[in-house]
Amino acid sequence: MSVGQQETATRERAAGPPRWADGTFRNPVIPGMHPDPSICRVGEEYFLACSSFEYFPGVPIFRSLDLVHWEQIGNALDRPSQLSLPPQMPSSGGVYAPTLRHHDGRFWLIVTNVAPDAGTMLFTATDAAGPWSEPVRLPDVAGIDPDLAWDENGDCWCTTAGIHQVRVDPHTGRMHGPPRRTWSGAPGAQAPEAPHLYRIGDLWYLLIAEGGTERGHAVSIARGPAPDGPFEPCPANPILTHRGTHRPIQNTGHADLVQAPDGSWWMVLLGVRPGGGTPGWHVLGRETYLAPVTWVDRWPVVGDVSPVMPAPPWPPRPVPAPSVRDDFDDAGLHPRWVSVRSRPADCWSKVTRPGWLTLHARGASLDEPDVTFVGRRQQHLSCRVRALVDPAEGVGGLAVRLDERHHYDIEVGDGLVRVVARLGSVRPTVATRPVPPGPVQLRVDVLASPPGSWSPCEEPDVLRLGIQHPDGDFDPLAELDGRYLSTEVAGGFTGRVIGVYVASGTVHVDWFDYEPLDVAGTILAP
Ligand code: 6LW
Repeated sequence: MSVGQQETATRERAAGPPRWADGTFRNPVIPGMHPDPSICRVGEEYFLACSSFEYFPGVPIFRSLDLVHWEQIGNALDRPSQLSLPPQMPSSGGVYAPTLRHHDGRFWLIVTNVAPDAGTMLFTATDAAGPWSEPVRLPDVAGIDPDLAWDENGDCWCTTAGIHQVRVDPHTGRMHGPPRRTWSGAPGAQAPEAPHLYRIGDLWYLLIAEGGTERGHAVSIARGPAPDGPFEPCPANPILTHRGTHRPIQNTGHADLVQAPDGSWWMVLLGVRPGGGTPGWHVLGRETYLAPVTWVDRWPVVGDVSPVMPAPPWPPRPVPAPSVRDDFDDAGLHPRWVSVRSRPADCWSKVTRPGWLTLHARGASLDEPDVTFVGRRQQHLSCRVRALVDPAEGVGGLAVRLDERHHYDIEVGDGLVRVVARLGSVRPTVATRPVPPGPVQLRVDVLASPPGSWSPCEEPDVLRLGIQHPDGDFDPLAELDGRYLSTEVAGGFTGRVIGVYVASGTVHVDWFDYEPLDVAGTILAP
């Protein structure tokens, strides 16, 4: 088979059959760092938004026709005038917990940007793919996780973590009166947050998360006669939690509800997949899961949240399979590509060397808040990433990033390939290898520890960083323990992002491949 035929075969394999040919679907429905999902439906289409923290562009927007297959159609905040993330803003700062709604013929998106001089901001769009408006600021609305709901009088209620509530003018951002504390979940439970308020029938429901976004995470609900209560807690609270269980999906919480056209109800929520020994390390960040909801005594009952789920009672409506290769031949960048804090127009180009992505250095490494980095979320527990990097005018390479203090890099320049591991306050160069001038294929294999091989200190995965030779041989320079690029080690709210960067001068990247693998290292459908 020629290289071209091999690539076509790989793409065909990647497309795969509709995912519930066997009557099941796989959770998470949006893998990788896609936390705090908020969902709404317009006719037959569902739309979903997630948090994006220090990454730019911010707030990925997805579309689905069946709740299971999701396609990223854009990022709501894709201009500096909408999203400013200054270098002094720490990682895991930035954009938290959107609420996405459709009301009065428009999409409404409200978020908190926790960067200095930012705060609560509201955006609107007629098309969820964009363009989204300039921000309307709500300077007096304090607290993260803002929700928007409209009552039958057209009044707009903004509910935030705490749980606090105030009526607002969504066009000007002004509050009507002071915020008041409303139902705040189980007495003594930490972090009542992630509120969403819904009118369902003649009752108002207040859905919240509590227990914190770690292993104690839970979803609870209350109901009342009016948007501001008084609220009566559900006797079965929490209506969802995996705390204290051996379930493979943990930290379940931060949920939102949606009704399908057939009248059935569904919940989207965040969860994580810890791997390795104890205490368990999750490396992909918090991901988006789907669960069915039924109603008993007018209270929602959440179905099982498992990796393999019974399919919804409608046919699958798959979306185009993401391509394995981004060959940087078209103008612009696919919305899945993100940069750290900003992506100034003068730090990247697709026209300097047509068919290549050209990156110009700012910060001198991934330790710097303003590094020139273009990456995508790691979405599979095991995967293989390769990039063809030409260092003719600088030094740069391929990196797996958790934050500034936790990343593994393989870079090429000055006749050397080197592997650098940034682990908190230490930064060893783990391996070096001379290479002849010219483009080099850099490769990272992420291999999850096989299920069933558990021992108390086992790592969640290993990362092999090396050179892919043109004859097809992989030359691994280093094998590193993945736990150091996990949320349990690094802290914060994010997960891994894998991409290309430049540390000095200018580098060019011809293509970037991302291939999901199974535990045996075989290429899978994405
Ligand atoms: C978010 C909070 C949470 O604001 O984590 O899981 C915070 N829930 O509701 C950041 O994603």
